[in-house]
Amino acid sequence: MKELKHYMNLRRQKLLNLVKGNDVLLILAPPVYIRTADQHHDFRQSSDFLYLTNWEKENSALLFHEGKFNLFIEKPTPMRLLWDGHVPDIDEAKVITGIDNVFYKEELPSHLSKFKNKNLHYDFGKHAANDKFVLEYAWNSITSTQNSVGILRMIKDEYEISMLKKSCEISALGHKDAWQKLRPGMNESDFSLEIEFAFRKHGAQRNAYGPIVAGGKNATCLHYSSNNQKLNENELLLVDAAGEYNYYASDITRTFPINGWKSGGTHEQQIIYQIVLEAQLKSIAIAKIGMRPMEQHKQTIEWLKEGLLKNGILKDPEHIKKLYPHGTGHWLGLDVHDESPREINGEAVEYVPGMVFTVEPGLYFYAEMAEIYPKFAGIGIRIEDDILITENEPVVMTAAIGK
Ligand SMILES: [Mn+2]
Repeated sequence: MKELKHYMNLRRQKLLNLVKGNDVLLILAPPVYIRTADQHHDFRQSSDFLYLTNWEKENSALLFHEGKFNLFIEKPTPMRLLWDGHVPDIDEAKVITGIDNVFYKEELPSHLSKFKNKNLHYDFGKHAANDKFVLEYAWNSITSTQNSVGILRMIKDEYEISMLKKSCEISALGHKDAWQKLRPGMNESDFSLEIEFAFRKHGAQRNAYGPIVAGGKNATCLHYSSNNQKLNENELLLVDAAGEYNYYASDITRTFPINGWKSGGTHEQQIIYQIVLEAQLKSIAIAKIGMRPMEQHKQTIEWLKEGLLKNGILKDPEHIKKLYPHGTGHWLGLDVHDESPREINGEAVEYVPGMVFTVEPGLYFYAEMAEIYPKFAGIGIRIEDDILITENEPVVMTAAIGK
């Protein structure tokens, strides 16, 4: 593997074919959000920005026009240096990013006001303050960066694959450590602390997303985030959590009985677990060159349905839509839900080597379904791994945590 700069250069070259002619691409760092008084929420650079520059700093912008990249950064003032420490200047920014045209951010408006009726590629709708700034200029149209940077980010280069493998590995090891510490009577928050500590210990810099630590029926809430209830014997624990490594995400879900499969796990929990596991294994096995994510999803729904029918559980085939109310997977990369398209020019994207995504079927017997299936009331099971498409078999990058 070569240095990151080598790959960033290639990415920037490839962008020439996706941001054509007179079009303009503008990537703004997210605003720094105030939490209270002089305290701020944690800043994380936009992934598109990182992908093209490796520039981590706030108050910055990347402008691409007619084959030229221009980077705009914050001026290091004595005040800033006093309170926040080192802020790289223009010369340092050139070295970090490999971009020769670097300016201080005060100069960005004069660059933008030169453009009249151009097509702009910009990630609209994320940050109101940035949108407002962008709309002060006269654009002909605004297109999502999903159709340019997003298309590039869909196929990972050698550097990204090595980062993603590492991210998946440390998250899987973190799961392994934390699950060994699980005891009935613990609180969801105790487990959350254990697993977050384990991710960091193995090398993650932060969480890839807010952890879901859901005991018992909390697991039937798809994005449960309270993580503050007691973990009871004879219930299941669903944990959807992973760390971020050098800005690369991973995404893992495991569901196990709180007192382990050997001693715990009711008959009903075991049946549903096996159905989800079988569907997940089959779904991973068909993730090969040429497969379309939507086709994979449809087949996964069928396998879950078949499993429920085979065990005499499903009372109405239509119920599968409610028992499995989410997609089978999503792109994974710098973001946990990487914003690459699923369709390009109306054509569904097919898997090719270098694509990375999750496979995460589940079954959830929440209140409405629990009334129809009382024996399974409160069971929520999801199993999620991260997959790399290769020339041969799909690679499960999160295999270090069993299932
Ligand atoms: Mn996921």
